[in-house]
Amino acid sequence: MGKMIFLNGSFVERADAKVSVFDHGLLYGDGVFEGIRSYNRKIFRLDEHIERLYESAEAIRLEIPIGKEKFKKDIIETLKVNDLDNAYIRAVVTRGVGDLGLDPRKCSDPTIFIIADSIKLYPQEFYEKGLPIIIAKTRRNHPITLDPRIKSLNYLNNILARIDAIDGGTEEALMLSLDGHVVECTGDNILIVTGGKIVTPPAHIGALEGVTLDAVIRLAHKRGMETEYKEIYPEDIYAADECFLTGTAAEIIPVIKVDEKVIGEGKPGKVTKLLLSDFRQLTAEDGTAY
Ligand code: PXG
Repeated sequence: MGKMIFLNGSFVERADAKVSVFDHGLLYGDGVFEGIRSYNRKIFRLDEHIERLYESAEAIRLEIPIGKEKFKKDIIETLKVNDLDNAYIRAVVTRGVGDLGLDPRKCSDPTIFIIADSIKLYPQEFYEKGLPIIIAKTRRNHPITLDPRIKSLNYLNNILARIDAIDGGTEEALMLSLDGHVVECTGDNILIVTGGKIVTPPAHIGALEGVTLDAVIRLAHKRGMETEYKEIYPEDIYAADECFLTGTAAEIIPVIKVDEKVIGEGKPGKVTKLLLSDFRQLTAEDGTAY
């Protein structure tokens, strides 16, 4: 499963899928990526992921040497070659091979690779009982330093927060902005249900513009629910009726505890469960077939 890797225009065996130690993606985290998922031979929100990949690349002034349509074709081909029905797809573009200096002009050819592998699902228990999370010591990068809307290969900030989660005995950690607002988790957006409304922090405070988040907000609108992008504090989560996370790998995961504070009734809420069921139906029906 997932044996052949797309690397710079051709398919190579997993064991041969290697990049140079001079690749600036490795030396400096100079590159961008996307995590995409396919369900039953349909790729969920492929166009949106490709748009975000090219926007991330543009934000770091990395010119992807192939067009969006070709990139989509290469992703589809990777799934077909590996004969995967349900897959996690990782698309990566780095600045390419350069010298030991930072200067991106020394890198002539971006490195492109696509990995399609069987998806490692979160334990079923998280969906049934909900997930306890902690507030990370590590704060989110401020948008004027490294804009977190760029899905770059610099994930150390999130990895440090993830280590905070592991130290705290949980699987996810909530990251706050420098001024203490709730932003998002290390690999998932966060939403609360409060006063009958769904509220999530706006991207400009340092959250990734999640593809899953956008799909879930659309599903909420279809259900006639009100949604709002609004700055919130941890206290707003403690007082919320429900809290949940969204992400490509997670889909929708209920949050039942933040540090020692129990959220709502301490079990997955009605709105969360309804949206998860709508989301699963959407992923089963919608997508780019291959
Ligand atoms: N916030 C951050 C910081 C992310 O990295 C999301 C939100 C959710 O966005 P999407 O578009 O997927 O709904 C992400 C993406 C992993 C893993 O292995 C997860 C992500 C990225 C890289 C790895 O869990 N999530």
